[in-house]
Amino acid sequence: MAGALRLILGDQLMRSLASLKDLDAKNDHILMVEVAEEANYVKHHKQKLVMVFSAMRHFAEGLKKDGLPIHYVSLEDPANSGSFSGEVERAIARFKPSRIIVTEPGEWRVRHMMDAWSTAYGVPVEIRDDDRFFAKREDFADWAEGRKELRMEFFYRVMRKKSGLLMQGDQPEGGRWNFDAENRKALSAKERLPNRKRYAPDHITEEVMAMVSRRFADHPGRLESFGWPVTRDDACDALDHFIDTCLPRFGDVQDAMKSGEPFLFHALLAPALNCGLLVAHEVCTAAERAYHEGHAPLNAVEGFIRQILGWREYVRGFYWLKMPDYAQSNALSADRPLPDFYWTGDTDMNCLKQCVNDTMDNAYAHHIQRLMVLGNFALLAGIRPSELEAWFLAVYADAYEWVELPNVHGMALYADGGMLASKPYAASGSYVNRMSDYCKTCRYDPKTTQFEIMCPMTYLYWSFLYRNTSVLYLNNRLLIPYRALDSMAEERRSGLLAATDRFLAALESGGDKKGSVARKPA
Ligand code: FAD
Ligand code: DLZ
Ligand code: SF4
Repeated sequence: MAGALRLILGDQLMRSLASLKDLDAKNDHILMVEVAEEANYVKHHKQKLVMVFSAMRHFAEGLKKDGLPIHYVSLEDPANSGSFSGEVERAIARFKPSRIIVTEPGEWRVRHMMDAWSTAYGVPVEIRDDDRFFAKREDFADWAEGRKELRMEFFYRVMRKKSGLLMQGDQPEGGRWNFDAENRKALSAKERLPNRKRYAPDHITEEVMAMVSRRFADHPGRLESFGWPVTRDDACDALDHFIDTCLPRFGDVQDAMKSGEPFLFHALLAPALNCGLLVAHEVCTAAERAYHEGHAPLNAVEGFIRQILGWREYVRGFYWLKMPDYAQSNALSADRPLPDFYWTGDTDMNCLKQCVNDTMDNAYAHHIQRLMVLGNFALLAGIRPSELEAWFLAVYADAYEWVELPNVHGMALYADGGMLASKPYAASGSYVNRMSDYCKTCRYDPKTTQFEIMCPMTYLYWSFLYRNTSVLYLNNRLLIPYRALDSMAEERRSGLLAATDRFLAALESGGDKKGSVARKPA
């Protein structure tokens, strides 16, 4: 009897996956494929490639050990066609399945591809809901229906009630939905940082590392410090480690940044969550348990759960509701190319240098580095959204379009004109100076009024507001900065605009990729 062909993608590595639920081990075939198309549609960071391929190989090995009918196509198989569609076509020819079963992919691009398979190959294709999330796509669409604004905070409250997480009956634990006001502290120099657990490569990972070094030498990033979990066991261990050693301080200093300390108290769980080694529900309940056991305070636990139950669910619902048109908007007409230093870290702006270097070392930067340094600079400098989006999608081990795009296009760049965020997350050098130690060793000065050595983030910030007056002036949440701009002496305003012009011209000319226009004496 012809069974089903069950395709499992590289970010669906979970035994309880919808498309594995009613597996007929005697007649079905599970298909997993490493394909060049997925590795190259953006040039993924080497660590991301190792993470995905190694996790796929470990997952397939587990299926095989349990006697399940896994058919695994490696990237080095000479017959490999290089694409999902090509591999499905080859598997149909070989196994002659009665139908194809898949779990809905995370990216619209792949969903679009799958929608064509039934007609192209003459085999029925069943696309099942991805039930690894708290909310179905329809739940989000129902919530969004008829609303003028789709704000995460209100969706989050619905999700708290629905999930019962941190609830006392129908009231939020501690009497408030959100404890963020307590989570914006700078890091004191005396703060003891936890030693973060990393996972040494085993023989499978080492083999993948050699393959990636060989085949993807021109991809960004360094492999030396690879330490991501690539098995379910290690991912569960990483979750325990986070809850035990980091969660209690996660909230207080969630927004802080420190040179040479890329991880601080962050979870480092997004790569495992997004490829299926962990599910959101177990991560949130582990955090909630830590609160009830008195191990972690409410501001930390609520803040952490909000990131997953709130933001992560919200951006997924938002992505599917708005795609495919969403990626096309460019509300602030940003049209500058992405500077080379996003790849090299070769810039005199120390905050950017640090964040790019952390990214290239680890395929990771934490949220505030992504939003308030890497995103903020691109927003202020008017970098073309599509170029920054391709960069973010390539360089992070946790990046898949469903989560990357709303965060970059909507949150960091305001390219959707405020569909996702109520105001642009624009900040001057003062913010970076308050939340990090980056400015201490920077050639620029975040406090000075002298244009020659002034922090570029500062003059870019004021010029950004000035340049986008027609779009942003009436935004209530920008009342204070626009008031300050309105009352600024003309001489100072024109000085800031001129400094911006000089900086951007230097950046664009290519003569000085560093953007080193004005600098403090060395
Ligand atoms: P923590 O800071 O410890 O947070 C805990 C968990 O909350 C994360 O593991 C993640 O699952 C979830 N989370 C937190 N913030 C968000 C958010 N805004 N959206 C969705 N989930 C969130 N996250 C990705 O998973 N993939 C991306 O490609 C991605 N791109 C981003 C791009 C930009 C410009 C910004 C501002 C944020 C982006 N994020 C992305 C969100 C967030 O920065 C990362 O989830 C987080 O840094 C991952 O590290 P962590 O596991 O240590 O998270
Ligand atoms: C990210 C990625 C990479 C690099 N390679 C593969 C692959 O070879 N095979 C696979 O099944 N999945 C891969 N992935 C994850 C996919 O890109 C992801 O499943 C789609 O983007 C849909 O979310
Ligand atoms: Fe960044 Fe400005 Fe601080 Fe330098 S002075 S690290 S450019 S914010």
